[in-house]
Parts: sequence; structure tokens; C-alpha cells
Amino acid sequence: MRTVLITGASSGIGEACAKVLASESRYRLLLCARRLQRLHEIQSEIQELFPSCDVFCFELDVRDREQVENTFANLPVEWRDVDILINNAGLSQGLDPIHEGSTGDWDRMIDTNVKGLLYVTKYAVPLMENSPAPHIVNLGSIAGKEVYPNGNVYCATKHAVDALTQAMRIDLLTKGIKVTSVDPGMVETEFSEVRFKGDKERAKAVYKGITPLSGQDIAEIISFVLSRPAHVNINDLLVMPTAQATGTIIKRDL
Ligand code: NDP
Ligand code: 8X3
Repeated sequence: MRTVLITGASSGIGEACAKVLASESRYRLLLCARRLQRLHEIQSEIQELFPSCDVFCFELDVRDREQVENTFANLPVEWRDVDILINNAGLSQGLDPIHEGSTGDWDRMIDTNVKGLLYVTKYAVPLMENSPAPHIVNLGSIAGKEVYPNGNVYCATKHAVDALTQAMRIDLLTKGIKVTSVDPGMVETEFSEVRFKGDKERAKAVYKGITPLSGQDIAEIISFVLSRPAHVNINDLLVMPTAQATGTIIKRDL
């Protein structure tokens, strides 16, 4: 059994990863996010479908450095060895030109997507010391490869994730930790609702006239990445809906 720690497991890609990996009977799951109630609901669904899958849920705000350090140091003793970290927690806030952007939005994105990922990685790597096959998967984005209009700070955070993935691959090489970046284009999750602060209509319009990726699509790719033999690492995997050529060139059937 390999133990997988998934951040941001309460919805979207993180939730789908939990469910896909649970279905494979070779993983036990450490699930965290801020919404503990949602995690417990997901845990119940998983345990109904896959009763032999061990799941432990805990509340975590990745922006809170002390909470990350203390929570990881005080995990139940049977959960202190981690094989796989999926650095998935992340968000976008707003879509405004840079001179009109909200500094609060900028702080939330930088604190979550960059500093949160750093805190989680720093305090999770020691939990991977005993793993025979340690692996970190970071959720990057097409926004970490290109910049699109009004995407400014979100794109900057995902470019930072791209740089950190490369840096981790170098720094963690001697520890034998594989590091992979999975970089999706448009995936229909709660992402756009969060970006547009609960405006469901605006969020829905983002995916109008295309078949976007689903959390399940990304989870299946992550499952494939994790199942490669010991000598194979997928460094970077960019995946788009067929209808999306670049961050902004999209063919919509309207
Ligand atoms: P969702 O909004 O559906 O899920 C985001 C998850 O991140 C939630 O579980 C949320 O949990 C968690 N999260 C947000 N802030 C925090 C925090 N401070 N501490 C802990 N957990 C947090 O979006 P996605 O599933 O789409 O996003 C997952 C990742 O994929 C993100 O990193 C995103 O940038 C990336 N991505 C998404 C794409 C898309 O088009 N959807 C494309 C490319 C990359 P909670 O609110 O309970 O804390
Ligand atoms: C999320 C995808 O295109 O909104 O990272 O940047 S996009």
C-alpha cells in the first residue's frame, strides 16, 4: 500500500484523485482541505464503494505555515509515512487588468498557490524519508506556460509552480523523490466559481460550447503518472481539452 497525501481534496481535481486512487486498491489516502465536512462526505462515499480503502481526513489551510508544520508533525502515528504528495490546493481570484486588480485577490492567490505549496512541501518531505518510491505531483497549469489577458497574478503563481517543480526535481534528486508537474487547460470544477466569487452564470459561461476536461480526466492522468516503473519519471505533462489550442484560442460550438 502506498500512502497518498492530497491537498485540496474537498472538490474538483483533488476529490477526483481521491476517488480514482481509492478505486485502485493500492493506495491509502490522507485528504486535507479547509472544508472538513466536505472531506468527511467524500470519505463516506469512498468507503461505501471501496470498503478496504483506508482514509484519514484533516482540516488544513495551506496558507497557515504553523498549522501545516504542527498538523504534519502530529499526524496519527500510523499516518506518518507518506509515499506520494499531490500538491493540488490552489485557486484563482478575479480576472482584471493589473492596474484594476484587487490586492486581496493577489494575496490569496500568492499565499495559496505559491507559499502554501512551499509550506506543504517543506513539511511533507520529511514524512517521505522511509518511502521506497517517493513522488511529488504538483498541479501546474497552461497558465504556468503562457500568460493570458487579465490572468496576470494567477498566471504568475502558476509560472512560479513551474519553476518550483523544476527546482524540487533538482533539490530532491539525491533523496530519490520523483517530481512531476501536471498542467491542465480548462477543467470544469469549482475553479471558475471561486475565481468569480460565486457567480455561477459567469463560471458556466467559461465552458460554453466546448467539452472541457473533468476532474476525472486529470485524476486518471495522475494515476498513470504514479504507476510508471521506478526508473521512469514524467517530468511535465500539459493536457488540454481538444477544443482548446492555447490559453485563449478556443473553438466553441455555439
Ligand atoms: P476547485 O476549486 O474545485 O478545488 C480547489 C481545491 O483547493 C479545493 O479542494 C479547496 O478546498 C482547495 N483549497 C483552496 N484554498 C485552499 C487553502 N488555503 N488551503 C487548503 N486547501 C485549499 O478547483 P480545481 O480542482 O480545478 O483546482 C485544483 C488545482 O488545479 C488548483 O491548483 C488549480 O490552480 C489547478 N488547475 C485547475 C484548472 C482548471 O481549469 N480547473 C486548470 C489548471 C490547473 P477548500 O476550499 O475546502 O479549502
Ligand atoms: C486554470 C486554467 O486557463 O483558467 O489554471 O488558467 S486557466
